[in-house]
Amino acid sequence: MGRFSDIIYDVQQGIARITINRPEKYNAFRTKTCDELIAALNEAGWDRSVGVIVLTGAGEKAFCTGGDQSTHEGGYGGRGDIGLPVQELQSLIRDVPKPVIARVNGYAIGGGNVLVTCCDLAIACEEAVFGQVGPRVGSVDPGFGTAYLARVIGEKRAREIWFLCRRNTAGQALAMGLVNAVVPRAELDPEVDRWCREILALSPTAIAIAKRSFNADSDGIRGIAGLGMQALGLYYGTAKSREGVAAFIEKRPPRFR
Ligand code: 2NE
Repeated sequence: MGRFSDIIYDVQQGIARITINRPEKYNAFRTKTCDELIAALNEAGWDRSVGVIVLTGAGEKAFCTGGDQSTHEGGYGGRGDIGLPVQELQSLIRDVPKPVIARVNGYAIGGGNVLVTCCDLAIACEEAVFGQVGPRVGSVDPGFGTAYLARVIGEKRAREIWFLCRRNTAGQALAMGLVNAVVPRAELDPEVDRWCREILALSPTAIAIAKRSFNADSDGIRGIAGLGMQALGLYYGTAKSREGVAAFIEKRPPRFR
């Protein structure tokens, strides 16, 4: 048995690849998944042989669909305000001093969409689907999922994503600026490798300083996330939030009113 069960961690030629390996759950994350992602990011972030980190999901269906709803019972049961150290994970993507590229191979929904938002760069295949589901399933990701999303794609678009919970195509995500490039699925790995090689040819120190300077401007959002997750923990204890989770599990529309 390796060190990790929910992810695959691999380093080759300066590229650390972190793959959420729960394809049977559409790469949804549970507490263990978040903890393993945090461990791998910490390792890659401070490994001097690594110049760039690629985050992706196993298989062709999903990049990541956020919190694993089958582990959600008024909270996710682990550590942190909501029983899932998702805030720590999002912060760490920003804190590692090297670019993190989201390789979006399918659904990037809910907390998976937030991971794409937090990554420095994102490259998607044409079949990728983006969107939020929080208000449909009794959740919200207040902080990097909302305020930082607005920084990335603009206030109106960000509010549309959260208030309507539509699914967006890869082409729409590209037009919004949520991803940097969209390619045919067969081109996804070669394209990601090209971007990685270009990054690896540049000064790691200059890139680290650039990344930290981009982050400094939006780091106040970390405080919003802390406040928001505290509120989310309280919301998860309510009947309305539980109704959203139950509706998803039972494959029916939620009854919030
Ligand atoms: C991903 C999506 C849009 C796919 O829809 P569709 O219609 O193509 O497939 P279906 O039937 O909904 O899903 C396929 C299978 O994947 C499982 C489903 O339960 C289903 O399983 P089976 O019935 O085949 O056994 N599945 C998909 N996502 C899952 C998940 N997150 N947890 C557990 N099982 C999952 C559609 O499935 C969808 O909308 N998924 C909802 C995802 C969701 O609710 N995510 C959590 C949002 S809240 C969150 O991520 C979060 C946060 O943002 C901040 C803090 C903490 C948590």
